[in-house]
Amino acid sequence: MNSNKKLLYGLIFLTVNLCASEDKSKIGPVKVILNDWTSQLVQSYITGKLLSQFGYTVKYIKLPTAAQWYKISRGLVHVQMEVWQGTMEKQYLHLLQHNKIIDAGNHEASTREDWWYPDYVEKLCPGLPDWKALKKCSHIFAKSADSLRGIYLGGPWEKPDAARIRALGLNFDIIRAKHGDELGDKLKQAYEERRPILLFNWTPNWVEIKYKGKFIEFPEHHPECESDPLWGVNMYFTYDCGNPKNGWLKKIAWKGLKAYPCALNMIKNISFNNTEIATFSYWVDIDGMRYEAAADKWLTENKQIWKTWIDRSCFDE
Ligand code: TMO
Repeated sequence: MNSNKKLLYGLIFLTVNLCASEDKSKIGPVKVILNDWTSQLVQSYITGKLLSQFGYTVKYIKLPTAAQWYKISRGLVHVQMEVWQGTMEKQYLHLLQHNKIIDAGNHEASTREDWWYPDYVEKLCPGLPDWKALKKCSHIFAKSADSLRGIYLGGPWEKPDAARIRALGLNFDIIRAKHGDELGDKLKQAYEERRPILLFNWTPNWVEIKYKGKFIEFPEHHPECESDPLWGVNMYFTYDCGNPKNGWLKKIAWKGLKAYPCALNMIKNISFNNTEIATFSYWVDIDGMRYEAAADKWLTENKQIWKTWIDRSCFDE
């Protein structure tokens, strides 16, 4: 064993022992939420695998985001590694203001989730990425040549797209993918035929590694856009704006996790940047790796990073 390895195993051994003084019987296994998009799944496994190394029993619980809020506030699930500002800020703020969850800090990554198109669409719709261009060329996104009504392909996550279409007077219908993977499949088909497509996308994501494209520039997001009809270009309706542009990406935890400082501190310390998230999503969605295998690969290749997440206070007592 080289000395680095010795140190590492020493640290893990020490950690396991000191964390053993936490009363794990109180919560039993640490329950890590698995949602339905790739980066969340990979980093949930990364987190779970590190927790296992600490000596925790880890249970993975599959949940759509809509079902997780109540459960994490009641301790039925414990760890959520990716709360996206663009899609989940409201629920997060509600729970935080009612003191129902722990804010376990932000990832380094800056995020955006919004309507997106591949670059070749720009020639067919002059004025993009400005949203007003969509007023003149909804027909290029239509299902049939005789229709003027464009199709927007949304994800299976709650978004106020219908409210935005109404507030901005857009001639679009929404079709929702049943699973996140469907967005990638539809994008690939359209891209190969250079067919116009307008769909939900986000960053960081593997898409930015494989395809060139842009987000629609809707009127800049503002909290009042969602609550005050008078705000923005339409004085009668809310949601006449886009999603946040430099959004945060957060981790949250059940309050009971305070009884497990080693686990909670590590979760607080975990931070991924845009490149890391886009890259391990690419390993799965393009290279075809399984979520857990991608987590193993990341852990094997990045010991220097995850070692820094293991809080010294876990060893020093
Ligand atoms: C929450 N998501 C990254 C799928 O938009």
